[in-house]
Amino acid sequence: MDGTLTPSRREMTPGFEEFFSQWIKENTFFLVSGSDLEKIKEQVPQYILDFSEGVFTCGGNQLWLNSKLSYNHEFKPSEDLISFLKEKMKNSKYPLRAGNHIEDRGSMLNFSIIGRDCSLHERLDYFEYDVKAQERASIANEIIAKWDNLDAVIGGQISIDITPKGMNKSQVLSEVKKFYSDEEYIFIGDRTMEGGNDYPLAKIMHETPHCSVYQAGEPSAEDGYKDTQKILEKLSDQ
Ligand code: M1P
Repeated sequence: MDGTLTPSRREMTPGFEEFFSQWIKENTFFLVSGSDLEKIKEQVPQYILDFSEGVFTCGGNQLWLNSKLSYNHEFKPSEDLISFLKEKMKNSKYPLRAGNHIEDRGSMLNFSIIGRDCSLHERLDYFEYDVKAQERASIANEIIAKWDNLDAVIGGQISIDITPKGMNKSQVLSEVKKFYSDEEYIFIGDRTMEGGNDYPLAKIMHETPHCSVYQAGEPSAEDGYKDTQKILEKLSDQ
């Protein structure tokens, strides 16, 4: 947790943790997330992170090996991008502003209208609103149209990830191949479809031999882990 009494994001469920804590002992894996390490730690127990070969954060722009930063692709957002986002915050019809709206992660800018300091309940309310209003998709499209050197994607429930163009999860495959050059590679994500933040990696894997991609549930679904478990169980049976 980040020091608050109300967690703003869900932790791994005990049932999935029980399954996954066994799976990690028999398989080689990396974790890939749009989030930074601090947020991943709120959701994934440290011993699971320690079991992984490495943790790619900020959409593949950072790699953590044994809890040490191995690389960081720096991104310095421009003043006009920040002004644009502030303007969006001012004009959004969504009524709540919880605080921490523009988060500079060094290699990615994360933007949220409701703000990262919202409670879990407020987060789910905004997610429900956004599914209907498509507010984040519209802001992301505006950013891509306005800046041809930037990418903007939806990774989770309340925010948008902004990076330099092409600096997305597709970087992960070549990085993993530096450690394991001749293997079968499997990727499971919840946004592998076009427009999703997993799509760049899914696409490059679809085009590469010995790679498979699996979509786990609906994007950011609360029970997406159940699909992940089913996929991993099926793969173990093969
Ligand atoms: O890992 C997926 C996403 O998780 C968070 O998204 P949200 O807070 O919107 O649910 C963010 O850390 C985001 O950067 C990340 O892509």
